[in-house]
Amino acid sequence: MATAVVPKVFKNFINGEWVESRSGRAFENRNPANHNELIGLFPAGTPEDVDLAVEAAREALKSWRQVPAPKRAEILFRAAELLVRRKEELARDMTREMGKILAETRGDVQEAIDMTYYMAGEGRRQFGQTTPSELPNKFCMTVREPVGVCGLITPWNFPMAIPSWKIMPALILGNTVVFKPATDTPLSAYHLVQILQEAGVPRGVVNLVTGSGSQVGTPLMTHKDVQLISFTGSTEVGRKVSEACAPEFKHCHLEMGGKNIILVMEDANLDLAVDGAIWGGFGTTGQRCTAASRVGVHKKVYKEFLEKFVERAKKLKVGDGLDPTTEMGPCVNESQLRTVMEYVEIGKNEGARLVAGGHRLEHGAYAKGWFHEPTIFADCDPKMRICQEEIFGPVVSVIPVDNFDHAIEVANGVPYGLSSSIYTRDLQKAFRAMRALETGIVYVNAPTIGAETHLPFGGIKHTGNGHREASVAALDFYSEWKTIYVDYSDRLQRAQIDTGSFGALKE
Ligand code: UN1
Repeated sequence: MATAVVPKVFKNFINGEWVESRSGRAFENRNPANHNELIGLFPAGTPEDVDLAVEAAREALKSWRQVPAPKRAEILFRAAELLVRRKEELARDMTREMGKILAETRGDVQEAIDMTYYMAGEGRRQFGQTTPSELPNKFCMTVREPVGVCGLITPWNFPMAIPSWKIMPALILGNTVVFKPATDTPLSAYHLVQILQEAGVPRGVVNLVTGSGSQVGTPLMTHKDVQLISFTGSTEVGRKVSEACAPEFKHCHLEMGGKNIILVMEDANLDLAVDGAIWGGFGTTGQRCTAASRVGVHKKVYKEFLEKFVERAKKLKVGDGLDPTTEMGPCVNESQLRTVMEYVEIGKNEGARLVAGGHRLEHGAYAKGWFHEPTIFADCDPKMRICQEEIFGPVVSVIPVDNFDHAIEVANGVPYGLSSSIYTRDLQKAFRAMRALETGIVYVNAPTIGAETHLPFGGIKHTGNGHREASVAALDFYSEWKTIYVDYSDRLQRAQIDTGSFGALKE
């Protein structure tokens, strides 16, 4: 068992200083694998802390936006190097505060490293367009401008990767940041901000305020001096964020729920599909917005797939993510575990057949953590709540499908549209699925998780609101295009009027 760790008192980061919250209060951060272990005390932020952070970010914007982008990039390159150097320690702390296994927290830090290097590279690639004008002696071009102060609200399931998806593009484009991390993972947020400070980010450019949604999140998203909000979390909260941003027309990016599916066709490599369903469904304890919480299986291979899938799920080793032999960690907190348990009851009451797991693990080594068995429901009707609603836990619903068209109909028959996958060896089916699946991300012969940082990330329907994170796509959200016309003719030239049309020239 982990030994007791002396609790550490952490601070907010405002205007280049580590400061206490105006509330003078703190909240606890505990290890979900062993809730006796207090990881630290973090400031319970208030609207006043948010005001101070926004004011610092507003002030810092004046000079930060003038720093040449390749110079801003140098700071990001340094931050990436520090992340590389400290990867192991950062991964261990992340496992302690949110539970996922070390291999995955290393992956989370790696995703932040990749994103930081990628966006640092964008410091020398902020290309616009140049084009001839329709008028003589006139020149046209476009340049990217920062949007302003960015409020970044992030979830606990990717405590370093997701903040990096937002902070790095914001910074390389000359914006300043107020960062509000999830209350379950403030330690990883602290590490990331501390690394940015060490890398040389000037005072006020990045500010960290920890605390609740009502005390920190809402004041941030309604603040008159914040121009942009990026939020990753539930669809329910996302709708509120969208409404809060509407009156002042803030740039608003939402990355919300998912109910992703793996489709297994009759010609699939079944062992490969089982590998994918295990990793997609139970990786991160099912707590990814990209998690494969549904599997649609062709009736011809249904029985065989289900047997193999259940056998593998039952063998998964659940435990403390710091133990290298653990394959699945705990749920992040008690309330998430309760949600999982509620959905197991819902599934049973709806008549789905429970074929693996279904119980909380609470004895022996599990007694002090929020553990749940990997759980599979079979013979599900696609309209059941367990097939429609995001559970965010280790529960997978298996749905029999009659044929390809039925599989696509089931896949698309949910309110969400983040990620989907098809296992098939038939090229025609694969390409038809790529076109027909209504999701922002489609995988062929791979599970629904595992997006890479240089490609756009995001979803459609109730998953997103039309923006994408990561890749060059992120640059469009964190910048405004400015279109510039330079007239060096030394006379008044009137667009559309002095040019006329081809027909007019002939007259
Ligand atoms: C999330 O689940 O919120 O594609 C993000 C993936 C990861 C990111 C997931 N790279 O699964």
